[in-house]
Amino acid sequence: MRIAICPGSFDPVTKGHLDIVTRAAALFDQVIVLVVHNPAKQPSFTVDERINMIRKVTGSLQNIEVDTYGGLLADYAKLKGACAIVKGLRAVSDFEYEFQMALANKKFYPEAETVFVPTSLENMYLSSSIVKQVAMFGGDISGFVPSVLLQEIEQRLSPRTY
Ligand code: COD
Repeated sequence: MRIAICPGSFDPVTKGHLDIVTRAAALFDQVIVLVVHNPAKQPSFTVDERINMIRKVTGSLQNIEVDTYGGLLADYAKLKGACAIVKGLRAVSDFEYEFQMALANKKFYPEAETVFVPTSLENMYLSSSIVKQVAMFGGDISGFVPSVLLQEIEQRLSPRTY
């Protein structure tokens, strides 16, 4: 069985994430969407909330599993015997960071290849940070997040007074 991992912060889940996960599910036998910690980011949603969001939007995909891990991504990949780590690429700016990550992960677990999936044109500018910023200033995020998550995300990121 060819297992791939789609790791990320998913804070919150966006249409960009869902696109990459859906496309990964078409390429591999099993895809584990993994909520992992990015030390450079301060999350707004708990790990459980993020797991539930991913479950809600991937419910129709048979070969998706959702999990979380507190350690190195490469260690988790090894634990599961994964053959691939799937990452989305939006722009050249993503590439440098992701390329570094890919080499480091390969060093720790050479059996897995990092597979880069180019963003879909309509999601090119989309990130969790953009969603958070737009929502916090009262903007419309309905085009950015799966509709089933809209209310939950809007409620949590309601406009604040600065
Ligand atoms: N279009 C396409 N792809 C997208 C889009 C979009 N609009 N938005 C996001 N993506 C992709 C990202 O490129 C990424 O591949 C994935 O979706 C998840 O994105 P984020 O922003 O939710 O997640 P990140 O970038 O914060 O995830 C970083 C990790 C948490 C994976 C990383 O920090 C990690 O591996 N942490 C665990 C510790 C570890 O092993 N570190 C590596 C040491 S070498």
